[in-house]
Amino acid sequence: MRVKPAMSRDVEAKWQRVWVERGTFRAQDDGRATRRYLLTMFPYPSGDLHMGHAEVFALEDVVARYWRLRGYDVMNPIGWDSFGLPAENAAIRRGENPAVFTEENIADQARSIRRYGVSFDWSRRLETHRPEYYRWTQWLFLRLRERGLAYRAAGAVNWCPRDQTVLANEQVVAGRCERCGAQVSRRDLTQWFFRVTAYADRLLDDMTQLEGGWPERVLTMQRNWIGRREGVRVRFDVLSTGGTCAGEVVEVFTTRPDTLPAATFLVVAPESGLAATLCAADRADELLRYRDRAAAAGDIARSAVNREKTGVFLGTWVAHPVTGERLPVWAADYVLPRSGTGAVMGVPACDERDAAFARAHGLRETPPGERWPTAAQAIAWLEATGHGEPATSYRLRDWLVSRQRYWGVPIPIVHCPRCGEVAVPDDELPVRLPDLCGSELLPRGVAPLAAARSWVEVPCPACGGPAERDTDTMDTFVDSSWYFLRYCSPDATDVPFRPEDARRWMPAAQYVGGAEHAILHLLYSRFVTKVLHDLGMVDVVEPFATLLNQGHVINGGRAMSKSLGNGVKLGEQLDRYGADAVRLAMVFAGPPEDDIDWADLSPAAMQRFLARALRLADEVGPATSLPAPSSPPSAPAGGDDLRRTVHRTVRDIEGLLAADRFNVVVARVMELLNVTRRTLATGLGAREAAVREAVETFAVLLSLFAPYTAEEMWERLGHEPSVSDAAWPVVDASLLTDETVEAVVQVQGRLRDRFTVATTVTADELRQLALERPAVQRALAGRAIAKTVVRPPRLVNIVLR
Ligand code: ANZ
Ligand code: ZN
Repeated sequence: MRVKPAMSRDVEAKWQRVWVERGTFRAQDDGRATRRYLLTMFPYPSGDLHMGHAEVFALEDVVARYWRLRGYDVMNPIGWDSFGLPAENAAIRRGENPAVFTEENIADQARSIRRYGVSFDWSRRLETHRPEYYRWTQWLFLRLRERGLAYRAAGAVNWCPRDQTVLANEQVVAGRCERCGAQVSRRDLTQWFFRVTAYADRLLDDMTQLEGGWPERVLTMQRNWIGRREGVRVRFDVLSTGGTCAGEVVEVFTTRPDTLPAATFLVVAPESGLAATLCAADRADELLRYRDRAAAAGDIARSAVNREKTGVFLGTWVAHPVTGERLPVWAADYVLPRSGTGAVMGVPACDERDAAFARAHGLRETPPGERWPTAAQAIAWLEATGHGEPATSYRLRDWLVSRQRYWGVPIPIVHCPRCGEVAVPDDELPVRLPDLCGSELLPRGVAPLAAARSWVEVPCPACGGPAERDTDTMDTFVDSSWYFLRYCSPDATDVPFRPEDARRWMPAAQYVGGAEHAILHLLYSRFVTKVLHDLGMVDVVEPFATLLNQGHVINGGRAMSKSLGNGVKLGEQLDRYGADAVRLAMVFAGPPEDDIDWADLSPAAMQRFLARALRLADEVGPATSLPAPSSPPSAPAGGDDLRRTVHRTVRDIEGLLAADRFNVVVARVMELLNVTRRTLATGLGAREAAVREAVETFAVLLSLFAPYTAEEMWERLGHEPSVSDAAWPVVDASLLTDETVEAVVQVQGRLRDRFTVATTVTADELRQLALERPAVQRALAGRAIAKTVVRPPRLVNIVLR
């Protein structure tokens, strides 16, 4: 049987109206010094909202509503990441333009979000597929290009030989075209790139600003992705067939120069230009065949230690710079073309993969030379003899941004037979997408935009002669790399955002979103922020001061999916339980980083709790001028105890919110309801001041996660709307004396210990106590401390070097 939602749709609608009419959640931007920019990753409109969105929004709203109640000017914007492939595929099926599908979904999602009661500032809403937004994405592209940070070069793409088209990575399923099932190959086509590698050092070094604020795991992933390695380049002279030097050299990158004397062969990446140059004529065919096979495998598979070590001998030899020995040169797929120099020295005595390769191909394993004792000695020798020098290598590659797809931002470039590549002038932006529909979006050997001839053919902006537009569109990660800045000035028509607005709001104090964006989206946003900083548009170099990655919402132990039939639709849950019960169940489910199993939650229990809360407000009722009836003498002390509980609860919750322990906050609010009930049961009157204080405080606290019930309570307690405009309760310190609280210690963002301390503990005492804890000592493992953040009496946050 269905439980009737405690909060009917009508009541929800009533409060939504009140919030809109009062402009409750609009950022005031009134010059108040206390302001806070809170941000959720913006949704992609592929359908109605799912439970993952519901989780992010519920969690972030706790923080947004809290700071608002504390008197901060809060900016909590919402928008849509609305270009992308699913809309294009739907449009092909439905015979329409992708805007139709996109806008239908946005409308559905917007309805659900409003119903969910999230405190978004709708006046800043943006959608990346709108010309008034993408005009500035094109502007950004042109600024990058002016600085040499956007360029065209050959790049490997996924190519479907049957459909004659480039495929996005998402369209390649197990090596085959998602559409027709043909085996996908790699092709080199001219593509646009953003030169993120020029910012590699800054992307790494600025991470010190994020320590303590971002999960350590995400920082590690970013570091590994950039993959800076200090090493050396070593040059080997190529021997001509007669054994004398041919004047050519092979340069390898190594992090172990000390092992140079033990090198017994060289390996180059099969698809590198070097392989083709070094290859003897009678082996060229074999190399070509091998290269095609190698290029089809991904970098990760190719790097695996246990992968079968295949390769082709190129028929070429080099001289060992130390021993003068002749070393054979091979091409093999375990060497990656875009890493280091695309060539390595094989040292089977020291490196597992080299050893496996040597065994597989009968190459010499035991070296004639001994290793050098230290790398420093090796470097000194290389520099003295001119055979090499120190070098830095990065794993990071430039960002391939062009897509041969329709539903994205057109690249604002015109190709002229006389002038070459010409930028579309700023005052002619946006370059609008032509209105293509249905089968016009199907690739026909060329990108869909290339087939739209009347759109492609334009006069050259420089010479006026006949020219053609670039027919690629941008990766949607470009759209999302700067949207958080647009939120600062959503109405600006002459600039992407006003620097003075960005100065006021940036960086976002907290960014909440999924861990699946731990690398690319965050890296690109950081990159673009740094470029805009260099352009003088923003002061900060890091866009997001703190980051919270929520866990996944699963169902019955498995990820929700259509094929398992275990998907849960937010709309249905809202119909069934009401927004407050769903939100409360989400926040109460556990620590935000943990996965939530929807099957384990009980929104029905949350409904019962909310109904009890409402009843309590009814019992207390509106304040009247009549004196409160006095309590029976049997329970004189009840009021004081209740007051102590209320103030202690508020005080504890402040600390818990600072540590993102939202689930515990819910538990404390529930406990407050129980204590109030018990106190009433002892005979304290519902009209007593202490009871009123408890219930009013309860309503304010509850508004963080169950806003509709909180608003209703507030009204029934006799207040004007809205509880969102109530002030955060002020803690009366005199009620906290003799008190202890639980302090928590985090090391590298992970909870390591908790212990009881006096509320009066000082920062120094608390730091000392934390450092003496055995669990903390273990977590430190003797490593040096970079920074200790102490917030007495509750939090010690230790960041290691
Ligand atoms: C000789 C050597 C001896 C190496 C030894 C390692 C251990 P990471 O930190 O993993 O990048 N390397 C260089 N360029 C490469 C490429 N394009 N594809 C595949 N491997 C490449 O280590 C860098 C090491 O990876 C380099 O140091 C090189 O092998 C290899 F006992 O050189 B080493
Ligand atoms: Zn021209």
